[in-house]
Parts: sequence; C-alpha cells; structure tokens
Amino acid sequence: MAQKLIPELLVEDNKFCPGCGHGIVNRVLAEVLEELGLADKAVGSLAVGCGCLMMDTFGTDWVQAPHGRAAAVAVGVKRVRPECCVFTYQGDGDSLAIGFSETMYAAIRNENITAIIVNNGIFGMTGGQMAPTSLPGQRTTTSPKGRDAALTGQPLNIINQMKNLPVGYLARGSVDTAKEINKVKKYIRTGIETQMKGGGYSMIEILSPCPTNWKMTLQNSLDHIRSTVRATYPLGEFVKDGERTDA
Ligand SMILES: Cc1ncc(C[n+]2csc(CCOP(=O)(O)OP(=O)(O)O)c2C)c(N)n1
Ligand code: SF4
Ligand SMILES: [Mg+2]
Repeated sequence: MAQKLIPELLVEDNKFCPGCGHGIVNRVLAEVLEELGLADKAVGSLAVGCGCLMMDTFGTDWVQAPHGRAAAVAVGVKRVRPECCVFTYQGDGDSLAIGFSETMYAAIRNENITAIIVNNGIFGMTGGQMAPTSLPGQRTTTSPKGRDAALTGQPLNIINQMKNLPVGYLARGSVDTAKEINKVKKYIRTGIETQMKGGGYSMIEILSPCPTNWKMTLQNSLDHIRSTVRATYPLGEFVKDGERTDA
C-alpha cells in the first residue's frame, strides 16, 4: 500500500470546510517546521477566526491570544524564549482589522517573529462580513450591494504598509495553483529561517479561498483569485534580508 506522507505535526484531520485554503497552509507550515527540525521548538500564537480550528489538529505548542492580539502575545513569548520558533497564524480580519495595531507595531519594532496572515478577503468564521481586505464591489453580508470604496476605503495592502519599515522579510503567496503552493512553502521557509538567524520580523501573507462565504465552487474560487484578487494583491517577495527587492 502507498505510504501516506503526512507530516507528524498534523495529528488529526483538519476541521476546515471542504476546499478551504487554511488546510493547505497548515500542511505547508507543518512540512517546513519538520524539514527545518523545529517541530519541538515551535510555538504558535493565534486569536480568533477559522485558523483557530488548527489548535486541536496541529501538534505544536499554542497560545490563544485575545481577538487581534496574536502578534503582541508572540512577541512576549519570543522575548522570554528566544530559542523557540515563534509564529502567529491569523486571518485577515483578525490581524488587519481589530489587530492592525498589534500587527503593525510588531513590524515597526522589527520583532523577531514570523507572522502568517491568511487573506481570504472576508471574516470567514462569523459568516462572511466585510474585512479590510475585501475588494471594491465585493458582496459580503455587511456590504450586500458590494464594497463601496468611497465609503469604506480601499482594500488594505499590508505589504505596502510594511515594506518601508526596517523588517527582515515580506512575501505574498497564494494557494490557487500547485506552483504557487510550492512558492508559499519557500516563502514560509525563508520567513522562519530569517527569524531563526535573528534577521528580524518576517511576514507571509497568503491569498486563500473561502468557498463557503464567497458562495462559489472551489474551482471558481481559485479562478477568482487568479483573475481578480491577485491584481489587487500581487504575489512575490518584497523584502528579503532586510532589503526591498523592488527598490
Ligand atoms: C472580541 C471578539 N469580537 C468578535 C469576535 C467574532 N469573530 C470571530 S472570528 C472573527 C474574524 C474572523 O475573520 P478572519 O480573521 O479573516 O479569519 P477567517 O475565519 O476568515 O480565516 C471575528 C470578528 C470574537 N471572537 N471575539
Ligand atoms: S468558513 Fe471559509 S475560511 Fe472558514 S473554514 Fe470554511 S472555507 Fe475556510
Ligand atoms: Mg478572513
């Protein structure tokens, strides 16, 4: 019988909806931590959102922060246990709405942690409300006629907010194709390596489908990321070893 190559860190099947991008990000993160020999040294910080479902299924140590505060908690853990690999795992609503201040100040202080932000353009867990990342015209339960950018502002591009700061590593990936998933893995690996060599703050934003709240099939969700979402949120590495790659 074929061997199942599942990382040992994935101790149970995930609890996400079928087709959710969180499951892919979980898998890639588990592979990176194991390949770098960090599985026993990793401490995750999460707060609210569908990502929290991984607390039961992803076998690292976890700290549950209040809504939005995962970065502040991760900073505390890293400062007292600098030998640990400390990461946040958050959705766009949690990290960029109520948690925007904590997310930004960890970057402004160039704290030596790795932030993973799963951008599905919506508040997934609570039923599909508008997030700071929702696209203009995007229909959500709180913008039933489509997001009006004149009223609610333009979508928040967190990499643009951070890329002029003295941070270690910034990248944006997507799980919409196998090729991009491989790049997400490379980005997460580089972010964690940056942290472990004391290279400062690293953040990897990952475009991800929420077929349930987008009310789309998985295929249409992936096509939508490729055809539309990526135009607002371009993919690639933006800061590496503390240097802008596009400067
Ligand atoms: C103090 C507090 N206010 C509001 C909520 C409701 N809440 C739960 S998850 C969430 C945001 C989820 O969106 P996101 O972070 O984008 O994660 P996703 O589920 O989309 O992955 C909110 C506002 C809460 N749990 N606690
Ligand atoms: S609601 Fe959306 S983000 Fe949450 S598990 Fe389902 S597909 Fe994933
Ligand atoms: Mg979200």
